[in-house]
Order: sequence, then C-alpha cells, then structure tokens
Amino acid sequence: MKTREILIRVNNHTRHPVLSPLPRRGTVLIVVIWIVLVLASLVIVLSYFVRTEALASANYTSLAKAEAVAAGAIEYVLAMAADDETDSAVSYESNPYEAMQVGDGYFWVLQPSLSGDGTYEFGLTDEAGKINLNEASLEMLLKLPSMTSELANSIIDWRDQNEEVTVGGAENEYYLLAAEPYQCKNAPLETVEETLLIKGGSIDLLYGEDTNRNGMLDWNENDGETTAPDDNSNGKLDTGFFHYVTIHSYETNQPKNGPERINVSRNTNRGKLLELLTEEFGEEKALKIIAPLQLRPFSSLIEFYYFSGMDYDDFVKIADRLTTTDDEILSGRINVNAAPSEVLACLPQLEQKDVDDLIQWRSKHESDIDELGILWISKVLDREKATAVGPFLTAASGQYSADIIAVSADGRAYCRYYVVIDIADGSPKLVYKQSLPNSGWPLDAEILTTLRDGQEL
Ligand SMILES: [Ca+2]
Ligand SMILES: [Ca+2]
Ligand SMILES: [Ca+2]
Ligand SMILES: [Ca+2]
Repeated sequence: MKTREILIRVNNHTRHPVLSPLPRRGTVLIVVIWIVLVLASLVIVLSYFVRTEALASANYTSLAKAEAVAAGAIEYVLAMAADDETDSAVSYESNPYEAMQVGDGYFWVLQPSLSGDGTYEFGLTDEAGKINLNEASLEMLLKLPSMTSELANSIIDWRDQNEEVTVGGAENEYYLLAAEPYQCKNAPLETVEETLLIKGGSIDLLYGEDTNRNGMLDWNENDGETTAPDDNSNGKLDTGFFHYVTIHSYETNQPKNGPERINVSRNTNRGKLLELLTEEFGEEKALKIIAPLQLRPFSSLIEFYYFSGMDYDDFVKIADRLTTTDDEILSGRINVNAAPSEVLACLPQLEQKDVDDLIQWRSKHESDIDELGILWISKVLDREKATAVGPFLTAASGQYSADIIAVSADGRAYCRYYVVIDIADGSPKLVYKQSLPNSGWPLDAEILTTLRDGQEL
C-alpha cells in the first residue's frame, strides 16, 4: 500500500510539470522581450549620448579653431597697424580685413558703418578720430550724439580729482547712496564701458539700438519691443555714442623723422627757430621771417602760423618740426584727417556747415593730406574758428581698435574680440582686449550657412 501510494504521489508530481508547459514558456518569452527592450533602449540612449558627445566635441574643436584664428587675427592687426603707419607699398587685391582665410577658418575686422548706408565696412578704426572721454571739455562732451547733460556733467565729476559737484553732475554722496554703494572714481576712465557706472550712463545711451555693435540695423533692432533691444522701429539705427568716444588716444610730441621739435611758445628758442628756417629757406628769407617775431605762448601751431605771417606752403614744410608745448605726451587730440563728421561737430565754435566743408576738402585732397599736418584747416575755416579748434587737433594717430570676428571653416563656432593696439612709440602693442561672447553673429547670416554647407567663402 505504502509503495503504491508513494508511486501515485510520485506520478502526480511528475504529471504536474507535464500538465503546465505553456505558462512557463510564455514567462520566458516575456522576460526575453523585456530584456531585448531594455537592451535596445540602452543602445538608443547610449548612441544618443555618443552622438551628443561627438557633436559637443566637434563644436569644441571648432571653437578651439575659431579661437586660434582670432589669436592669429590679433597678431595680424598688430602687424597691419604698424604697416599702415609706415605707408607700406604692399597692395591688396581685396580688402585685407574682410574674410581673411587663416589656418582652418576665416576672420573679419568689422568697422562700424557710421555712414548708415546699410553696408558692412572692414578695417582698423583710428582711435584718434574719436572724442577722448578723459580729455574732452564739457562743451565737447555735450555735443556727442546720444549724450545727455546729466551724463556729460557726471563724467566731468567722475574723472576730476575733487569732490565739488558740477551742476547736474555727481560726486561721492550720490554713489554712496546707491543700493549697492561705490565710490566716485575721481580718476581717468579706463574703458568706455565705465560710463555705465556713471550717473546718467546706460546701455541705451552707449550703444543705442545697435546692441550687437556692428553699425547695422539688424531685424531685432527695428522691431520695437518684440525682441530685445527696445528700439523705436523707425527704420533708422540709433548707434549711441560708443563709436565716437575713446580713452586710448595719445601721441608722443616727436616728429616722424628728424630731431626734437622746437617749442615756439618760448622766446628762448628763437635762435633754434632761426636755425631751422635758415636750413630750410636760406639765411635771407629766414631773417626776414624771424625779425618781427617775439615768441610767446601759443595755444596751437595754427595760432603760431597766423602770428608768424609765413606762407602756407613754407609753413607746411616745417610744421612737424615745431610744437607749442614742452609736454612729451599729448593726450586726446583729435586727428582731423580721420575723425567722422559727428566728432568734428563736437569742436568748439564749429557749425554743421564748417564740418561739412572740412569733410569735403579732406576727401578732395585725400592723397596728399598726410603731408599737410593740421594746417589745411586754415583753407576751410576763418582765422578765428581755426584758432579756436587748433588746440584740439592733430594729424597723428597712435592707437587703432579692431573688432575681430573669427569663425571655424565648418561654420560651427565663432568668437569675437575687441582689441586696441598702441603704436605711438613705433612698436605695436596690444593694450586692450575684450571678449564679446554674447553679441551674436554680427555679419551676414549667409556666411555661416555657406560654411555649414561645407563650401568655401
Ligand atoms: Ca570728482
Ligand atoms: Ca546692429
Ligand atoms: Ca527690438
Ligand atoms: Ca531706430
């Protein structure tokens, strides 16, 4: 009995797995499907990560290339600034600052298009063609485009060493009461953007509607409040005062060639002046010129020119050998051969017609204007006006700025730098470098499309 019972139980046991094969096979299938699904998802996620990583590393490589191109471009503009100054005989088939191919990319040196004709310009910008915020008088600051009386007066207080408040300006008591207080600087500005710290200063006044600083009216700069910036959508670009001001301009009080200048503001230099005149025009003529002259302080060479009674052509020959001050550094004088109309309009006593006449005369005599110093303004302005503007003018330039845009050849990455180069002492030096990472692509969007399509420019 026992044995039979056991057998039956065993049979029941052995029967059991035979009776339920289908449910067990289904479970395995479902488990396998799940595993396949999980593996497939892992593969998809992994390949997504790999692709993202590949893209990121490609973008990183492109950015490194663009940065390398920008570094090359900075060296290039350093060399070019010195080259321009020495009137190199090198000629270029196309603009040497536009779409220059270097290594694995291209660069541009963008020049603000102040003409407002809707075209890009490329090249170095002459800092001596601007108003120097550290040197200009209140009267001159007030005449700048987009300048307010509040900001102009406050710039005077910001840079002067005293604590006396100019009417409409601000000294320490204003800045120390701000939500996050800071001191009035009472020293020269070190960047143009420092005006944003000064009472009355703002992005709107500094850059106007041209927040990407390209001198062009971009679509977002003409759509009102729809997208930043807040513009007046009048179809015209308000550029602010950024492009018309600098803090970098200065020159050394030395002639381009030859010995030291003679300071005609000192009567003790009469002998030296006679020597120079004799050397240049012979003894008889020299004595005739110098005989009636008693030297005294002059505000500028223009004033001395009228005082001397010399012929225009004669004076032009010796002008670069003369000065009216012992100062070795002359800061903030405006290069009358380089300044745009808006800057010349800031000069004392000048009306718009005078400015227009100066610009017209200058463009007519472009080829030989460098030889004339600032003396040619006497051909355009009357004696009183020429004497009034003389102290603020020069024909020399010692500093240039360059707005550099560099892009990798595949168009994946670009970078932008604003640099200032000083060549006043003959050897070019980089004195200011500002990265502009958030200004967007400032040139024609077609350029990036072309490069991303794998084509060359
Ligand atoms: Ca002050
Ligand atoms: Ca713009
Ligand atoms: Ca807008
Ligand atoms: Ca506008």
